[in-house]
Amino acid sequence: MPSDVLDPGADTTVRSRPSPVALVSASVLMLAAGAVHLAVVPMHLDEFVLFGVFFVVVGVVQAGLAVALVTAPSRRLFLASAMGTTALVGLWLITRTVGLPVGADPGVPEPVGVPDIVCVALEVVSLPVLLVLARRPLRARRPRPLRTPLAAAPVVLLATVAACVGAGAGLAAMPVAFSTAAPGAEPGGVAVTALRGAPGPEPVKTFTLTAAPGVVAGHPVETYNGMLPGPELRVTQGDRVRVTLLNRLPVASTLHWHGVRVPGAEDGVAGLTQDAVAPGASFTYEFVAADAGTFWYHSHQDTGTQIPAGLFGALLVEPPGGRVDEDVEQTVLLHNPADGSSAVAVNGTTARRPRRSRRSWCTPGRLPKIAAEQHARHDEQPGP
Ligand SMILES: [Cu+2]
Repeated sequence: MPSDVLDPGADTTVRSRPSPVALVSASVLMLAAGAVHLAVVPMHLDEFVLFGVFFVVVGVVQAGLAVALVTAPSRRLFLASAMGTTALVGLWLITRTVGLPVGADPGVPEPVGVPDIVCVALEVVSLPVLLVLARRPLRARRPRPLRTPLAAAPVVLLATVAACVGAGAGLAAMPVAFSTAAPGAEPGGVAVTALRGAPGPEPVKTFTLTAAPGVVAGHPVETYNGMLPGPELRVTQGDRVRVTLLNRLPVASTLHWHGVRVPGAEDGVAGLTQDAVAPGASFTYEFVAADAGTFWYHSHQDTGTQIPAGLFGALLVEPPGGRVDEDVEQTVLLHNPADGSSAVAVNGTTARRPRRSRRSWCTPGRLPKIAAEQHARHDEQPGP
């Protein structure tokens, strides 16, 4: 009989065995973490196939360990589970701080999301339980068919709730939001997607914005028409603005007109006013520019990723009669680039540029100072 086998099975009533409450707790925590890992498999298969395969393996191994912990407990198993769990937590820390050297974005830290926070929390909580199981001397115990389930119930309940939250967030369609807009209206109501503007005689200004991946200063970015920020859209108050978004990104996207009064269905909020525009698809937005001013447009799909990655630009609505004469007029877009640095990019670059005039080129009326990351933070839809 190997020395680390704890249950010799010689006595059916009083056995030397680890705490059943600790065993059940470690097992359900492991099972819950495995469930969350399996829930994020489809998302990771889309992103990078090897990551998806890795999560399948991790989820299956954790589920197997959860079963083995209660059916064949041994010190060796407790220690192996604790070491594996520590390695997973360490790997997660690396992916969220310096990034992995492989994957869709090598060397870029991944965003922190609900599924991974839940999963790591489950693993961190399971560690001391596994270590206590590995260290605590065995005691003779009688089976207690009522007391054990009652004592383990809080952990089982907590782990179940955590697994539902983590796996639910991982499986939720919102990060890709292809079909989360309401398919129809309440009886007697009007669907948001039907709230498009009426045709009219206004002069039409037409633009096409092609969203596509790009590289700026060695960093992977996302661009409109190959530019970061996207092209400046300049129209006159009262114009009918027609903008077609062509999505050449590997992920879904939309266009949102920040601060601009538009019909509901033109607002570009994925999952609320429209389905996100799938890769390879297009969507044409149309609205009458009712107010003069300096606005900006940006993706409103996975904003926490897509705005810092570069999907934004300026929309200038000039009053009828033209602009005021100025020596130099320049639209300046400031943003925190998604390269992990604390730099502030001016019109997409952190390189210094010469002043073009003795007078400031940042005229007050043309300074949409954009803290894009801050904006994104308030409505971001985190993913793992
Ligand atoms: Cu906005």
